[in-house]
Amino acid sequence: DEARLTEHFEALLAADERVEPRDWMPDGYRRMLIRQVAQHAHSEIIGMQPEGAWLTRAPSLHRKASLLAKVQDEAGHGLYLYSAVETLGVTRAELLDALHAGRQRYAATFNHPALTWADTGAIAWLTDGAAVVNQVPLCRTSYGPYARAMQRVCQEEAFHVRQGYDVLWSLCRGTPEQKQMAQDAVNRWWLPAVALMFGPPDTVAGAAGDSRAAAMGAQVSRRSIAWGIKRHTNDELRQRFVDNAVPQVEELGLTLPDPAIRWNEERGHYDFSPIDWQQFRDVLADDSQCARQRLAHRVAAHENGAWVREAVEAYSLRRDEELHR
Ligand code: FAQ
Repeated sequence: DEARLTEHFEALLAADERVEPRDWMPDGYRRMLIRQVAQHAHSEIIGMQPEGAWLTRAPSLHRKASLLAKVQDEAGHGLYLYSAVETLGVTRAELLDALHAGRQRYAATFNHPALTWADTGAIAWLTDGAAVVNQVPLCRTSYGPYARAMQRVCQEEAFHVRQGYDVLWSLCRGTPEQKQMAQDAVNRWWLPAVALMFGPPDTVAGAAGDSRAAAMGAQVSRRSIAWGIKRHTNDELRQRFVDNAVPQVEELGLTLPDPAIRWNEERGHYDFSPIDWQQFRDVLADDSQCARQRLAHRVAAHENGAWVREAVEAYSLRRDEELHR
């Protein structure tokens, strides 16, 4: 009965053991996981687009090869994550339908264009850098299939960060124009990374005066932490990301576009400007040209791939028939 099942589930969490697909789980837990892991999977595959746009214009064979591998890695992450969501009782076709119809979200970070080659460096350094900070704790998330997918994803993301940093490093040691191009890309990708990759603020102080929104965010976070899905609040992870980024940007000889960034001896962290929640909400409601293009491109790729899915299905039917003959 339900009380015994709940007790078993709570005992798994208390012992910091993983919940597996065969285990009973509360409906709310399942729904929260489906929402987060699906949004994560969608972000990985939509996130291929900004950098993917530079594949045909990479400045050298070496840069092209590494960018191609990076973008393909993101497709792979999407696949691990869709498989993880499928263990919760939703099919991949249903998930893709939900993405294409706008019923499930992806990280709004990717609704920004990659304007120059330097953007490929800034995206990989900053958004993959944010992804690593957000996702390393998810290697210990309570749901087994998600935790296991995250281990591999994090190893690959950490490599992407270095690849992006290397693109920026070279530009910073090139001509003044190249260095300016790197600075411009960092200026444009900083806020999408610091605001959007970590989700809404979860403390009233971080919410730029919008305490109701912060209270709601905090409630989602508390529930998620109680279930062992998230291990830290959005704001703790955001702080960790800023603390990592500042010394790295100094090493590049660039700056971050936030005049409030300075070391706070007392806190032992870098201060930075509070995230403007209103601006964040505007971006989430975003119906920009770029957002429409991202989705249209995804839907077209899916439709153009229909023949592959049909061929795979026909082949497996044929094999089944042959096996049972
Ligand atoms: N964009 O429920 P909360 C990657 C929505 S990995 C759009 O308080 P939470 C690698 C949220 O869904 C990127 N919507 O948010 C890569 C909810 O709406 P709903 C993804 C957002 O769960 C790099 C509403 O706002 N990473 O990209 C966003 O505390 C380069 C209220 O929010 C993950 O998914 C947003 N940014 O925080 C690939 C990691 N934020 O669903 C290619 C796992 C929030 O009720 C190239 N996910 N919303 O309609 C998480 O850790 C969390 O889900 C957060 C969101 C932190 C992303």
